Amino acid sequence: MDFKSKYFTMNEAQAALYVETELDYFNDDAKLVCEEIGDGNLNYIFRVVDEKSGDSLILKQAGPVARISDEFKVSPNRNKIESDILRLQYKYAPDYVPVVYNYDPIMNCFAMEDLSDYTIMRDALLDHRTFPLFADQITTFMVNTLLSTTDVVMDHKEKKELVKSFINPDLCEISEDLVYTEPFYDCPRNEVFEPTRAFIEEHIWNDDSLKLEVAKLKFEFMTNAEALIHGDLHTGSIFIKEDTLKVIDPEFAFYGPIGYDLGNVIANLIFAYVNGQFTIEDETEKSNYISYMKETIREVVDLFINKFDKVFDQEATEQVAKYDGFKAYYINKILQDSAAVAGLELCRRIIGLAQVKDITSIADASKRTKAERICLLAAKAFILKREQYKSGDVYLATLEQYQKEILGE
Ligand code: SR1
Ligand code: MG
Repeated sequence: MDFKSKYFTMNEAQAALYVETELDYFNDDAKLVCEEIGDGNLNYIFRVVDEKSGDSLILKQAGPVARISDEFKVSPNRNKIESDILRLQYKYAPDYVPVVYNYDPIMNCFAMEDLSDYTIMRDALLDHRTFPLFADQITTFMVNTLLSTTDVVMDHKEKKELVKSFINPDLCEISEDLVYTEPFYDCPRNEVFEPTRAFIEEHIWNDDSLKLEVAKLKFEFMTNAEALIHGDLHTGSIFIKEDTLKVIDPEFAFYGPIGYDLGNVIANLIFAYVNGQFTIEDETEKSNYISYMKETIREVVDLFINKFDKVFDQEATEQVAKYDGFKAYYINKILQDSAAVAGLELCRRIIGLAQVKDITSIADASKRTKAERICLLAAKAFILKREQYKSGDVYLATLEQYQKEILGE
């Protein structure tokens, strides 16, 4: 089989053969078995195991269209960006990024460390498992990968080279459409839960002041080349286990606003929180899980601010960034963007095409409607009053306010 001249999408047998003939990873006498394990929206993920030694790796191949819908024509060489950014993020946060072994520009695939002893964080949270170290680990990942690639820290010419290398038009277009545009009108591609439709019409689609703010935020996303961001940092992009985590799937990476990453983490923790509120029956289990989620939301925001502040002082190289007041201005802007993006992510995962199991798995329609309403009202506050969200407690106060309002407590 010729893997060297022409791209084609591989099946399991071909992926095993590819690993055997093209990669120098397993022993010569290896007996390879392969399973396609991908359940994401875009790519094919093959787990290849040597039955003799137990060694394994992951081979990730990009297809010519997205798995979620063939309406998205996404250039298969997008995983050059993904393997490049994984290598760069590994440099800045080695504990929290998988090792990449190779990248193949013909077959549009790359091999990386197998993380089968980890669980996708969204699935673990749907089982209401808790990870007390998460907030500390994810904030270290974000601060180290983001601040290091800004003009505050990085040499400006080096940064501009990275801006060029990480121009990512196809994947950015997906976010521009699915996050910033379609959820804010009655787009045919949306996946509205019918019992929530009238509420969405009233509170989202008919709110011109909200739509104007979303328009401003879309231009912020398209034009603010602040740092090399992950670009899709939800709980489905995090592999986790008790003592550590690995951030995966940075194929949406590009030079964009730092708040896009922090805002995505906050919103997806809020989804896990509302899932706990509306699905856990046992009162003690519920109370423990809800306390854990609240503490985690609070810590993610507060630790991010503290660590960003400290690393800024240690690492800033740009002369004018050291002027009195600049750091506070810079962090405040990031926090505003983060709140707004948290709001956008909450809206788009409820209204738009790409939904989250935290919400769709709430089987009771009345409970799901309530969960969606709480998220949408909080989302509006995060977007419209984004300058107020400067600590974890302010996020929690908003959540509690709308929870009371919707539950009539
Ligand atoms: C067409 S891709 C849909 C969504 O899946 C990815 O994980 C991103 O979140 C994207 O918006
Ligand atoms: Mg993904």
